[in-house]
Parts: sequence; structure tokens; C-alpha cells
Amino acid sequence: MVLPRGSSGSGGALRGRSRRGLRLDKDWSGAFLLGPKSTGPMAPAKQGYAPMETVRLARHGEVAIATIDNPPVNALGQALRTDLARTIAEAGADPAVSAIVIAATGRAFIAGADIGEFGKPPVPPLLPDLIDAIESCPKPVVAAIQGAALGGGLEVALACHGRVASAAAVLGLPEIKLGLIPGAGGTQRLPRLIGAAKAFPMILSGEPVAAGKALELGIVDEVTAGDVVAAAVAYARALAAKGAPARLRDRTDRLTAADREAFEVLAADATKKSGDMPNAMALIEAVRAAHSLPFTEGLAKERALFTALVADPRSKALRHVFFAEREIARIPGIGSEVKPRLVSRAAVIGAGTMGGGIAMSFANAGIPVTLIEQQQAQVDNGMNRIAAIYEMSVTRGSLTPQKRDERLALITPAVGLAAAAEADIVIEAAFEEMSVKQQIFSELDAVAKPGAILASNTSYLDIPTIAAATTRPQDVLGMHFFSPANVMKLLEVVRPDGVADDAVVTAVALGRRLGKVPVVVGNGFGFVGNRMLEARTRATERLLVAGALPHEVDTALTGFGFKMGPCAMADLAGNDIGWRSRKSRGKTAAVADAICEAGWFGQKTGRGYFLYPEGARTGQRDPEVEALIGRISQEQGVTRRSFTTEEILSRLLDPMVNEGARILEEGIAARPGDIDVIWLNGYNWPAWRGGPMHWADTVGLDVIARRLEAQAAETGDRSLEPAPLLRKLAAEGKGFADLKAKAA
Ligand code: 3H9
Repeated sequence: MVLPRGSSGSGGALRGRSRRGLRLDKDWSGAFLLGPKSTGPMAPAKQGYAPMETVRLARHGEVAIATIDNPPVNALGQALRTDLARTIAEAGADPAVSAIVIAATGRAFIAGADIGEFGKPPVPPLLPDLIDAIESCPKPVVAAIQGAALGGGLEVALACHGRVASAAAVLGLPEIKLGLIPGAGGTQRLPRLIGAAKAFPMILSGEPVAAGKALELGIVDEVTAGDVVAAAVAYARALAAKGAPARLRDRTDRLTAADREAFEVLAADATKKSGDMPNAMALIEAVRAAHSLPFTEGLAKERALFTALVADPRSKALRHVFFAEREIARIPGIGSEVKPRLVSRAAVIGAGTMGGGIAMSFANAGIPVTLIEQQQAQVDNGMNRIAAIYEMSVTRGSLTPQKRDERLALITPAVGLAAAAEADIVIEAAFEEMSVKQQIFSELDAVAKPGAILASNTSYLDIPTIAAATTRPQDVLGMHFFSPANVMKLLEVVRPDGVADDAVVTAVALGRRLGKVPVVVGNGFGFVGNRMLEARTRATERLLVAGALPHEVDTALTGFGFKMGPCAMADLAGNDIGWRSRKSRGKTAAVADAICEAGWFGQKTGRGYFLYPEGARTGQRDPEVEALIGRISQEQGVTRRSFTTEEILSRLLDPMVNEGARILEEGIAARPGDIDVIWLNGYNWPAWRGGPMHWADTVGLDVIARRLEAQAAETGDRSLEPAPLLRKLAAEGKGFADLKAKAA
């Protein structure tokens, strides 16, 4: 769309500014924009608009265009709120302006409130006040949404009198994912725009909708494949021609009795499913208020509910996770100038459960992959297993037969390592045995093309020892996937000394392409996740010998929020795995070993810590196991005693935190948040508890240190003594959150 060049007023005003020596930028339409940083003694006071930090205000004819430029995502921090409020006030009062367009630069229109400001003393102008000012503006205000309009960003757009979106835009109210509800009118205006029965599920899911869907729902007035600002200017002109703008706050036509009835049905269902989520319940209350209360009272109710949720520890934990999940992208010591190598073809060695799952991850991401085994029968088995998993998805309706065929076609079965010659990355997922890995890597060294990344999926083994089998240690690293690899999000990218920075960056970028959450960790036994898991496994064993029973240990952890306790998890994974690993390291665990010696490997044998009659997935208490545990306590001279849930949790989780502190001291994890992201994405730590290190901060490190000292004294186990870092932070009254990043 081509707009007529500004006629009335704009040229004169701009010439005036130009004479005053201000920097002038030419914009898309040929109109001039005032540069964002052009402050100085020559800045005009009355004529034109004074420059602002985060908004460029320009005129296109009689339409004022406020372009938000607040990288990276135009979050509504205090500076942007101030500048937008000023924009509305100045352009609203300018007699030469008949309408205002709010536009933005970058990938987001506005990504919402600045999450980092939550929990700090609010600094005016507050977002609800800014939004009220936009809606109250006597001239029509139109949002030109070019990217993501999320949370407070959509709430700003809803306060506007018209919304035009580009085809690529997405719109949503994702506050629920942060343990919140919308707090700047979203729960009152969206129901007024599209009805509560449509607004409620959208806010409850937190999922954004694409522009096309938003148009269908009636959230936007127009979607354009062309220039969204030009379209918004035209729309604003048309609104101005109609006179005073219509405001959502005054609308009630969508809030019909039928709408309320439909909403109440959805609310009842949500109460059944999410009754334990305080924000889901608050959302029901807020949306119901759109129906039952006048607008301003509904707004006040929403604000009160929002404010209470911001202070809730569950929301604090989710906000911590939000930032931690973004911080993992910053790899200590590697700058953004280091670019990933090109990966257009992969090879996976080992067609077992793990290798098959990794190959599926590639195929699911559209990357051709060769699945390599030593013998035809093994690779056939692997391919059959993969085909069966895809088939299950087709039967469940989550995959179309066409997609299944496309994905299968991307996986080429092969026998012999020579088939890895064309791959840009080779991931070895063979037997967890150093000699096997070294043999494979030395053969790979001979066949892989120069510059190919050679990655091991080992869970515990030393990467430099594996790399030493090659002549190219700079290309060798760990990529530790979690089972089932086609489903689990976590990927530990193990960065040994001597690996090239661009190899690490390639593994991370590839992880993202595969839809994983890649966290860079240092080289060390069990890396981060499994090393801490082992601390919990040892704690479980101690608890069982001391007097707790498997179901008590598991119930304490599921009550904390895990989907599964350690005993059920061991039964699911196979108790023989840990047994083999202990034997290879000369370690013992009386209860776990005895269970394995009896052949009770877990679900696959019908019994482990629990009984699984007739293939049951949920275990039942096993009197024989409980008797066996009693005998072991007796043999060790332990008088069994009972434990409260609190005690069990402390004995399971404090040693993990202690191990986490050692991992940080050693630089195996760069930041406490990295450990939290690992436990959330790989080990089912409940997100609303923020991860083990965040949880420890909420308990207080002094409390954890005291409890660990008591446990160490009681058991004589010196590994339970607080790690120096934990002791130091506790003594200083600090938390892990006070630590600065350390190189991985
Ligand atoms: C809200 O609005 C409440 C209101 O209802 C009421 C208030 C009174 N704040 O994700 P990326 C940073 S609650 C602060 O990697 P992408 C992020 O940390 C808010 N910072 O980019 C990162 O920083 P760094 C509701 C934010 O392109 C950088 O931006 N809104 C915010 O993959 C890039 O982020 C949401 O929940 C923020 N709101 O994805 C939306 N958003 O580079 C949250 C981002 O230093 N945001 N940052 O690590 C998102 O979903 C994605 O960031 C987005 C871009 C899709 C926008």
C-alpha cells in the first residue's frame, strides 16, 4: 500500500525542526522521523515532539506515528511507559493530529510488562494508568502490530481503538505461564471484545494465536501482508473520520447471558483440572468479574488478584525459570562473533533406545540422519522400533501418515562406521564402556570428514579420554540426551578443555534446532544432572536403611511436586542399570544391590522396589521388599525410626543442593540457574519450585547448611558436610542467586 505524502502540517513542522538542527531520519513513507537519541540544547520545546529514549514520534500528515524502539523485545519497562504516556499526551493535545498509530521495531510489538521489574517497588507511570490514558485519548489510537504482542503488549493493543496486524504477528496473554494473570485490563477487555467463553480458554492456556486466528476471533480488525504501519495509518484515518473513538471499556454487547453460561461451563472444567493452581482460580474470578461487575470494579478486582500473585513464591519461581532459560544461551567465554558450523547431515552410532530416539529427533527437525550399527539385524531392530513409535503417534492422531513417511525417509539405516563419512555431526550412542567408545572414536577419526563434530552421548564418561582416541580433540565434545531422546527436552552439551568454541556453539545451535533445551556444562563424572541425581539416590538408600519405606520416600517427593519418586523412577528405568554402574566403580548400596540380586529389576520384571502385577504401571507396596529392608537395617545395627515428610524431603534434597554447590565451585555449571534449568527439563523438578538451587535460596542456605551438618554428624558421612561455597554463602546471609557467572 502506498500512502499519500503528508500534506497538511507535517512538512512545515519538520522544516521547523530541521532549522533547529535536530537529526532527521527519513522513514518508509518519505516522512521524517525524529532520531531517538537527538537530545541536546537545540531540542525544540513547543514545535514538533521532543526526543525520547524509547519512542520515536513522527507525523504522517495528520496521523502521529509513535514507533517503539526498546530492544530486545520492547518490554514495558519504566522508560517505555514514560515515553508512551508522553506520546499519548503530546500527540493527543496536538491540534494538527487527528489520530495516533502505535508501531514498533524489532521482533516483538511489545513483549509485555518488564518481568524483571516485578516484585520491586512500582515506579509511575504504572501500566494500568498508561493503558487508561491510551483508551481515554480523545483521538483514535491504532496499534500496528508487526510482531509478538504479548501480555501487557496485547493489553496496550486492547486499549487502542483499532488493531491492525501483520500476517506474521502473534498475540497472546501468557501471564498464566509466569504464575500470574493479566494485570492491566486483559481479563476485562478481552471478554468485552470476543466474549468470556472465547477469552477465558485463551488466557488460561497462555498460548499466543497467529494473526489470522486473531482476526477470526475478532481480536484484530485487519491483517495485512503488506506494510502494517501504512495499513494502520489508513485505518486510523478512517476511524478519525467517524468521530469520537469507541472504547472497549464501554462495550457489553459480547457479555450476553449465553456467553456467561458457556464461560461457567469452562470455568467448572478448569476448576476440576487446575484447582490447585492459584492463578487459574484467580483468572476465573477475574473473568467472571467482567460479567458481574462494572468495568472499573472488574479492573480493580483483576489488579488485586494480580498483585497478590506477583508476591506468591510460585510465581517468583516461574519468573526465575523464565530468565534462567534465557541465560543459558550465554556461554561464558564465547562471544556472539563465534558462529556455528553448518550441519546439514547427521549420523548416529548405535540403534538402541537412545540412538533411535536421537535419530528421531533429527528426523523430526527435518535433518537427514544415518543410523549406524555393527550388524544388519541390529539396525533393522532399531528401525522397526522407530517405525512402531511413529505408528503409535499416527494412531493417537498426533502425526499424519504423510509426516510419518517423511520422517522415516529422513533416517537411512546403515552398517559400519564408514557410513558416517558424509555427516557434519556424528553422535555416538553406543554401549557405556570407555574401551567401546575409544574404539569407535578412533575409527571415526579415520572416516569422518574434516570439521565434522564428533559427539558422545555418554552419561558419565570422561570426554577428553574419548577425544584422545582421535587426532582432532578440538572437534570432540559430549551431547548428553535424556531418555526417551525424541521426547525429553534437556541436552547437556559437555565442553571439555581443548574443544573449539565453534564446535560448542554448533552443538548448542543444533540442540535448539532439535527443539531441545541445550545447557553447556563442564566435563566431570555425571556432568551436572546425573551427578546430583546420584546424591539423591544415595540419600534414598540412607533413608531406607534408617527407617523409611519406599512408598514413604516416594510420596514425600510426589507431594513436593515431582511426578515420580526415586524408587518408582528406578523401577521404571531398570534397577540393573545403577547396579551395573556401581559394580563397575566398586560401589555398593545394600538395599538397591539386594533388590537386584533377587532379580527384581523393576517394571520390566514385574517387581522392583514395588510390585507391578500383570504389567501395572503404578507400583504397589511389596511386603517382601519391606522385610528385606528391615533385615538390612538390622544387619547394619540400625534401629529403624520413622521420618516426617519434612525430614524425608530435607534428607533427599539438601544433599543434592550440596552437590550443586560443589558443581558450581568446580565450574562444571556456569550459573545456579543452569542447574535449575537442567533439573526442570531433564528430571521433572516442578517448575513452580524453580529448580533445586532456587528452592534452596527460598529455604535459606543457612538452614540447609545446618541441616546438612546435622546429617553429616548423625551418619558419619563426610560427603554430607556443607560444601565450602554453601557454607560461605550461608555465613554471608546470601543465596545462590547472588553468585556471578563462572566459566564452564
Ligand atoms: C505481563 O505483561 C503482565 C501484565 O499483564 C500486567 C503488568 C502490570 N520482560 O525469549 P527471548 C528478554 S507479564 C523482560 O530470548 P525470542 C529476555 O529475558 C509479561 N525481559 O527472545 C531476553 O533477554 P536476554 C508477559 C524480557 O525472540 C530477551 O528479552 N509476557 C521480556 O526467542 C530476548 O528474549 C511474556 O510472558 C519481558 N516481558 O522470544 C512474554 N520478554 O537477551 C515473554 C523477553 O538478556 N517473552 N525478555 O537474555 C517471550 O515470550 C519471548 O521473549 C518473545 C521473544 C516471544 C517475546
